[in-house]
Amino acid sequence: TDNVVGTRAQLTAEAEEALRSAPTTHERLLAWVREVAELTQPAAIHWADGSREEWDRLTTELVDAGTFVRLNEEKFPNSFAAFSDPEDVARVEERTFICSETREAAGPTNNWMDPAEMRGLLTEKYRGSMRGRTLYVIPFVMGSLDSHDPKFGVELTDSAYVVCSMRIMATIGQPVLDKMTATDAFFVEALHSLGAPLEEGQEDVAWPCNPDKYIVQFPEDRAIWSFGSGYGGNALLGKKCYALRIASAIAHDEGWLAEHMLILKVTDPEGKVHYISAAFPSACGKTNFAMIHPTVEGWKAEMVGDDIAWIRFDDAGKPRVVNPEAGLFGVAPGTGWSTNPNAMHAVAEGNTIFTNVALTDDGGVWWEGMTEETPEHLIDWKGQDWTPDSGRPAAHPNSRFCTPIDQVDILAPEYHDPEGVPLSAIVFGGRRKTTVPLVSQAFDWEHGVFQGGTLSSETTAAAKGQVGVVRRDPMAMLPFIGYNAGDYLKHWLSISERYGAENMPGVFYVNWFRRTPDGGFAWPGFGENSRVVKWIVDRLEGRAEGRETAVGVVPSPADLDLTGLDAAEEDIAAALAVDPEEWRRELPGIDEWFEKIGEHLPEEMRRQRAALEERLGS
Ligand code: SAT
Ligand code: MN
Repeated sequence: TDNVVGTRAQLTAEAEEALRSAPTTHERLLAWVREVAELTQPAAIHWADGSREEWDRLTTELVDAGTFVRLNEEKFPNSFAAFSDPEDVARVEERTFICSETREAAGPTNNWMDPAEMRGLLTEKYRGSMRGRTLYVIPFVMGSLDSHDPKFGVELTDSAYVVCSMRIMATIGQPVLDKMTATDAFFVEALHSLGAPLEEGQEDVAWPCNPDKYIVQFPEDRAIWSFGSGYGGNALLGKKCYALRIASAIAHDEGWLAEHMLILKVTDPEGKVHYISAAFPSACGKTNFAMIHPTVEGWKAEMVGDDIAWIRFDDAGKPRVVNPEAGLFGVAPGTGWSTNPNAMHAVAEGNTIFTNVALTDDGGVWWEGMTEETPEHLIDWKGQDWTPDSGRPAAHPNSRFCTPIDQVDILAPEYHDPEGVPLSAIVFGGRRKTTVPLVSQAFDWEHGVFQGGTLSSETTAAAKGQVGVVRRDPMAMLPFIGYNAGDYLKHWLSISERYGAENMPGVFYVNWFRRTPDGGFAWPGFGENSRVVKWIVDRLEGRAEGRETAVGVVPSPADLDLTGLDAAEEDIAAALAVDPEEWRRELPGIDEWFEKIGEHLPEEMRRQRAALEERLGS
């Protein structure tokens, strides 16, 4: 396709040789790798096999390049700390585009540009962008390679940090490529370049990137083009770009749901198991909730996933959910030995990449909230000396640990089931200081879609921009819906028509973050959230009470198991309160949101909004 590449440039002898001796005969893949190499002009091409030898070689190279610091082998075996460019620390939503054929298909919540125009613009940016670097070919699969319908992708990147991180976050390498080749499988093209070519004799920097960033999805082509950033969801393209944005478009066409949800396995004292998935915006405690340590007697929790859930429906119309990822990319600050010991154990096992945390003097890592005591001295995420009175955080608020999921002690064995686990309930949650009660149960599926579709949350450090502003974040998917947000809500509503209302999971809405008048948290959170989980499961089992309020069924304090809870009665009451006055003040925000969605907003959402207003009275 000469119109994309323009003038063809010669490959280096090394790159030619890597193509000649490629470990695959997949024609489309070979043609695409050649096309990208001719455009980006890498010095070499490397086919990632996913082996431990490859990891050892790349991590050593990254240490030599100054990108990685090898951590104390005794404390954190086979683990590394990376420090990004201070301008490349989070997802860049204003630089993220859904380039569907029409602007309307991308909808009012996504940035859009004509796909041909975008391809033209980015082709010029990619031209020569890998000069002096290696082009890595990473075959990967989201979900199990043994699934009946494995979802393949291939990421082409000039970042070894990305290769190492993708090895943790997904199943990558030769076994994936072999299956793709044998079945001549379709794969999602995921092109990534740091946009930092190295000219002859030019010295490299520890974190190459480009200030001009583009995170682009082409939903109809199922393709991803990312340019300029080396961090997280901008660069590990299997994660948000594929498993949410592209997968949501695939799911829309195929009749399932690709969602920003953790998956929790809960076992009640009688041994009955429920699987619950929960949607929260980035950096609202999904990883901590996924690894909850229940404080309520006799209840057990295990983790299936911490960020992404693919919900499909079996022949009987019953929902089954898989976690398509193989690792955790968790927010470090606030994750500690007292708040999330399961995560701490997982990272302490090693094989972990930390990014933008602080370094301790004995070759370990630290971040705010990791330990009760603050170290006397650290090297902060910007490489500066740090002491407790430095007056700035030691770790970046969006610093992360990237760790293999099978190092989580409480990983449910069913995580490995290629077809997933049955889904009992969906929980939506946001970060709200006011208004939204600790938990409510939706009256039915449609009301649940309304709750999720009008979900609101204060913004966090997971994306660039102002922190603490309330915004509507439908199903916690605002930055991740790969098409029109109105059509997305329509799709959610259609699921019940398609598979039967009786098959729909229960829907609940939680808020761990409500404040009391004196500004403190009304609810203690963390392990105590298991009391809410217990109420949810008991509701599903028909053995818990609740009162019908305007916003759903809400427990009274007496309906919650509060045995042994160290919290003031008035705080619990404040956490559970439904104040019609406060909720009436929500309505203009909902109206504004509906106006923003515009023409594609399903009529049912307006009906739900009217019904809410009526229940609120005046
Ligand atoms: O950077 S990521 O998009 O992978 C993490 C997040 O924002 O949830
Ligand atoms: Mn996330």
